[in-house]
Amino acid sequence: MLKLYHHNISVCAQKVRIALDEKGIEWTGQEVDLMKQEHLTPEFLKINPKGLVPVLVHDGIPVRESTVILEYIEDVFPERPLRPASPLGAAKMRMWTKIPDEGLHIACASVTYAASFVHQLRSHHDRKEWMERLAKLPDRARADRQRQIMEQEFKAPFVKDAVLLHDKVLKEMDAALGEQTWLASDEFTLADIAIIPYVTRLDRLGLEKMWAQRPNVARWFDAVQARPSFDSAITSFRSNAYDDELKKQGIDVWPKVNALLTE
Ligand SMILES: N[C@@H](CCC(=O)N[C@@H](CS)C(=O)NCC(=O)O)C(=O)O
Repeated sequence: MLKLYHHNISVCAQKVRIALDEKGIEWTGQEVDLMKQEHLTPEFLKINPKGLVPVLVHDGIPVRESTVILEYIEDVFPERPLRPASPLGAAKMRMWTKIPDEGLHIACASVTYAASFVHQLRSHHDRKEWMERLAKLPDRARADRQRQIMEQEFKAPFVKDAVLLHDKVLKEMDAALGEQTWLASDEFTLADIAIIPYVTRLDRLGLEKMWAQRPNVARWFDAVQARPSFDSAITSFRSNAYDDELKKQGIDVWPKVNALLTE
């Protein structure tokens, strides 16, 4: 039996849900409410001491880390393959799945916090409550980044680097997609799955202009959204929409991001 501990808008959980859907695998889900800090309860910390989703529990054994989970699913359920069969194809695929783990994931969290979460958290918690939340995070570097963003928003020094890293990845994507249909080959693979949630997040934050001059990325993202897995793994889980919240508060993120890209 497969049980996925996940969260509706977690980018890492989205990756795993896409892979499960693309392969037609049955799973049961347990949503972990990050806003209510359900990921920091003693019960959940036994499942993942890092206090992070997703975790895929297979026959009672937890598998953690989304990139590891993706390959685990592929190894256990090889039907409808999402990993190229050739060693070189698999290596190309892994060059993409490594990108989130090597910085894009943290960068995505920084941009999301600066653009949206600061406003949402501020409207629900005063500073003292926010500091209490941060004090509970097991990852102190993550807590410190969140504190700096809370105080400086887009002016926190590492937020500019986070925006530039997204830009670099989009540039590399555009080049790769000029050579082939999908990121690692002409087949849809785990490479695409690893990157989809990050481009989707930019789109939700109103930052689609980041690929306005990158037609291959635009073509890829249209094709991604036309796949049934996008609906079942991403759209159907949307209950708190970033864009609605940003629009409600009259916040336009693009000018701030564009300033960092061009200054
Ligand atoms: N490297 C981990 C990262 C997991 C991660 O950062 N998960 C986020 C949601 S996308 C989380 O659980 N955040 C909880 C928090 O911010 O305290 C993976 O790929 O699974």
